[in-house]
Amino acid sequence: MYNTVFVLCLSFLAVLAKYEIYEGHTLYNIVVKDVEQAKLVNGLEKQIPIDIWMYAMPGRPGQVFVSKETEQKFLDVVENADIEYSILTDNIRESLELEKERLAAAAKRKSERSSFGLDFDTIHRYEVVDAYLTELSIRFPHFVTVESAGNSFEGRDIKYLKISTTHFQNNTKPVIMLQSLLHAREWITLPATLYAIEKLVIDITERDLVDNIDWIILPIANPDGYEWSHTDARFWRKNRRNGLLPGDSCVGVDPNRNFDVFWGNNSSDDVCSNTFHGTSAFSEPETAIIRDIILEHSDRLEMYMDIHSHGSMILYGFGNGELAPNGLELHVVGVAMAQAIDQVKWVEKPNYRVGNFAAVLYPASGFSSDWVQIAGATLSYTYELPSYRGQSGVNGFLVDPDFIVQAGYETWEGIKAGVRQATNKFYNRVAEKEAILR
Ligand code: 0X9
Ligand code: ZN
Repeated sequence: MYNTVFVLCLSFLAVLAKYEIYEGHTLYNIVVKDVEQAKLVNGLEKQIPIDIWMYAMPGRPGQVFVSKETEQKFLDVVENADIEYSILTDNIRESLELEKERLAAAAKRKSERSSFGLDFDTIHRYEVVDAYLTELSIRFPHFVTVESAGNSFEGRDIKYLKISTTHFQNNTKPVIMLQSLLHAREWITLPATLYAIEKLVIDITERDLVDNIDWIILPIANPDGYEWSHTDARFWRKNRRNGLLPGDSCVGVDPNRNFDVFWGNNSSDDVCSNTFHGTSAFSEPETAIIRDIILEHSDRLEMYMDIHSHGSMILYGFGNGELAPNGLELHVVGVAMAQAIDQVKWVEKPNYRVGNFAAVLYPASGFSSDWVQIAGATLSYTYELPSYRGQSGVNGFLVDPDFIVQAGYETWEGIKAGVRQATNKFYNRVAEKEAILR
């Protein structure tokens, strides 16, 4: 009895702490007039510990989350440069509590599934997803395999699925990789990979996608950060690397600045920054794991999609503004994916924007999709899924349960459009090669 009370008290305190760390934080809306202003405000993340939720661009406002301690410094810069700003919320706690309540209510309400699988009423935790991947491989051994790719910094097993009717033995098929949750707080990206798994394994409606492609699906690329965002800090972005500097209280490397592509050119070397690039390229187990998966399949890797949030965008490399040799093709396929999503999206949502990362968002270095572009995938993209306010108060990373299944469904429409083009291209190339040999 006393034990139960003790545990209840502890969990109550944990919930309090989880929200208290954001006490006094303010989310600002930033409107920039020109590229100079954008550079100034976006570049600030390398100098002071602000958390940019959305990079500002002329014509598109940015969002910056600022703690009480940093607020004055931040406002001084913004005001001196005559940059327009307003407060989106200074009561993030209310939005956090609303998210928690609505997700909990949706989880309770959930109808029993008629078939095996994870439901799309809620955001599933690491352990649930981990067990699910294993269960899928047991139930569907003829075409689903689960692989343990290695351990995260804190020792969590990073699992991915291989879906293949020929067990990855037929070298004339393209390999396509999908990944989510490289950034911990981007919860809405998990239903996108879970939906793809659902449509490729449990509820198959388009057989060609299963027969003609070897799939690699990695739903939780950064499990330590992801769990931390559930238990301790909802807006955690990085992994949970610690002990880099003796006595340093700052934790975490941004995995999406840690890939070996222009590494360190345009990211932070401050361990306390949200875009800290780590001590060297691939210093983190989570990024080295992705590298090794890619290298194993680079000879027939046709497409890679790293799913992030938020902002309704499909982005391609490179982060410094240079284009890959197939830049035009990257754009054309990107537009096809965006149009497929736009056709089924909710009307109140913005259309997807497609383009080079530096042109659409802001230049930076060390991205996974940039590295994979160089390492072999002809078509490598970063998706930024939409944010959805619903009744959760603030647009950004907070999830409204009403949007979960829609996020899965509409993103799948985009992925399919891209994958079909990628697969056609791949098979045309194979046919051309055969014709030359004949
Ligand atoms: O900044 C990032 O890491 C990504 N945005 S996020 O808000 N999810 O953090 C964008 C990465 C884009 N990368 C490429 N297009 N290469
Ligand atoms: Zn991200």
